[in-house]
Amino acid sequence: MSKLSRRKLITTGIAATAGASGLVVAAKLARRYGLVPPDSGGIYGPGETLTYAAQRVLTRHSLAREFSRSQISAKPFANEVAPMGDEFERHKQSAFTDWRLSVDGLVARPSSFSLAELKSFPRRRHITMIQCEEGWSYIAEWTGVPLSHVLERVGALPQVRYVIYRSFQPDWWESIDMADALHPQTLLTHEMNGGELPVGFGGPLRLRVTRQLGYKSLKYVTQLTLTDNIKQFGKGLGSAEPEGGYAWYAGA
Ligand SMILES: Nc1nc2c(c(=O)[nH]1)N[C@H]1C(S)=C(S)[C@@H](COP(=O)(O)O)O[C@H]1N2
Ligand SMILES: [Mo]
Repeated sequence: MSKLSRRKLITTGIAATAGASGLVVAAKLARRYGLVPPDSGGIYGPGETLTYAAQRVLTRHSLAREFSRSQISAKPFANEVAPMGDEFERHKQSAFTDWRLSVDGLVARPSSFSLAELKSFPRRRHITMIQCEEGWSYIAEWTGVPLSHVLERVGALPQVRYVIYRSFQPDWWESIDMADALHPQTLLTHEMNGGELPVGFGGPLRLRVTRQLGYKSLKYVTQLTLTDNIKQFGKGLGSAEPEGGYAWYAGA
């Protein structure tokens, strides 16, 4: 079967089963194509599976909307974060010269990068909107190294299915699938609106994931782990958010 007709078949299949008899059949189809999100259990599970599978089949390569410079929000809203503690203060005082991003898991070359190294890598920028699940949003310009570049540099192995990313704040961790990890707008961001990325907005390093809600854009990123088995991390739901009742896949 050609790639296109196969895709059409999956799309129509998932869409057609979404109705009446729906969710169970859709879930079966999603399983066959490996489109089951880590938090597919529980009451909302079948719905999560349907959302994720349909999004992945229909919009795998789509870009989040980009805005013009004149649309950048004059007063972007930095969400409150828990106090960062002494160790972070020391990092801040030394202008984050000792900040490292470590990369481990299914990689040919486990690595650790300083901010200066990350800044020396190719950069991309985009002006996009970030939206919180609580209802507010803002538009800003984000500059950073594409995550795909870092994954290539460390030699991501072909069986990798998820990239787990961790924050300096131990309670905050997230993961994305390869469609988002390799997506051209997914940046390890170190600049915002043309200046250093402020601490309030996740500086020195934030992973911007443009096609999902704000909580997937983790602040203070310190570690990437590449895996083919997301179930072995935390409670097996893919990130901290579903442990608190939010969706792992948070398409915006
Ligand atoms: N490490 C860390 N990352 C985080 C958060 C946080 O508290 N700590 N909040 C998340 C949530 S819920 C949202 S909506 C966005 C808020 O981004 P902003 O502060 O730039 O508005 O950051 C996300 N990333
Ligand atoms: Mo949020």
